[in-house]
Amino acid sequence: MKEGVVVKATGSVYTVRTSEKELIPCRLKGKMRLEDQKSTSPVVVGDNVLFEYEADAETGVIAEVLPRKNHIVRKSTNLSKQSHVLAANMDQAILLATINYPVTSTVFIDRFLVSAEAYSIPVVIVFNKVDRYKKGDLELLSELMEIYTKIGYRCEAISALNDADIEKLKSIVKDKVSLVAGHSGVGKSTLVNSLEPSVNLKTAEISSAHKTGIHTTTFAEMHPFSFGGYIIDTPGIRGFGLVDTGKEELYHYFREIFAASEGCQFHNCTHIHEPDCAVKAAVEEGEISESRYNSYLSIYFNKDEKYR
Ligand SMILES: Nc1nc2c(ncn2[C@@H]2O[C@H](COP(=O)(O)OP(=O)(O)OP(=O)(O)O)[C@@H](O)[C@H]2O)c(=O)[nH]1
Ligand SMILES: [Mg+2]
Ligand SMILES: [Zn+2]
Repeated sequence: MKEGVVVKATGSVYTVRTSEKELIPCRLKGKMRLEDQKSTSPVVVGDNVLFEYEADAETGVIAEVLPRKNHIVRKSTNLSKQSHVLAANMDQAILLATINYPVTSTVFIDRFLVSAEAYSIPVVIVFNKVDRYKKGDLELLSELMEIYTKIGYRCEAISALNDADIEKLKSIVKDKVSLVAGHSGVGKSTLVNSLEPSVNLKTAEISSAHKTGIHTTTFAEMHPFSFGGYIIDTPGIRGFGLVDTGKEELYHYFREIFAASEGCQFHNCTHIHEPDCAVKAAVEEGEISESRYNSYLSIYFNKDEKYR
């Protein structure tokens, strides 16, 4: 058995990179033990796997997926209970967001932060396309950067087309495995191309009618950097799934809400209707931003579907 990392997964073929940097197209062993039957994606980009070479010595069969240290789940588009894992085993995630062209909502950002917080995956929020922003967009940009910086998230505002901005991002992604996630059309593949031009990924203009992306990237793929490290480009998504925890625990993944909850009168306070709630007090005093608290409520009551 040989060990490798899945760098591309199309559903039938899994490309596995070996420690000798060989790329071996693999299939899954017929009766592979699937630990998580609820997942539609038993093997994903970033997975460490054990495989055996076929007789031709050029292709392989994946026999086992080694335990994941973390993963990010994409929200189901249907009502089934199945989860779709985007990628696994990352050192950090870059949430690529755009104030405009297309619009990224704060509840989308917060849902991603909740998912990442559950596994303690460090997140850098990168706002892209600043070269296109008008006055109102720039005002909203600085408001959001202030909110997230205050909570403790690193924020950057860039244009993927600007060399100086790309140099700054190189220092963030060097020698790490980074996942890039965000809505379709925010510039994920463009950013990867700017960081590593030889990759030459397909990109496309957003639709002029709907101001949304057109889902150009269809499979997640991990690319090596010539300067050290790897980046996982992912297809644009509408929303992120949450870990399998109860609603009662949701506020644990909103850092500043969790910190404020120390002062609540009831230890099982939901921070919605209880008296003497330190979280609600902090929102009223402006210590916790209303947009973050609204995201908490939206996700708690599962009302953020409309933001899709
Ligand atoms: N003005 C400007 N355009 C950008 C920037 N970054 C990306 N774009 C453009 O935005 C469009 C979408 O970029 P993509 O890289 O295809 O977006 P994506 O996030 O990979 O989209 P999906 O693969 O559909 O998820 C392309 O026309 C890019 O040229 C930027 O910083 N400024
Ligand atoms: Mg893309
Ligand atoms: Zn409370």
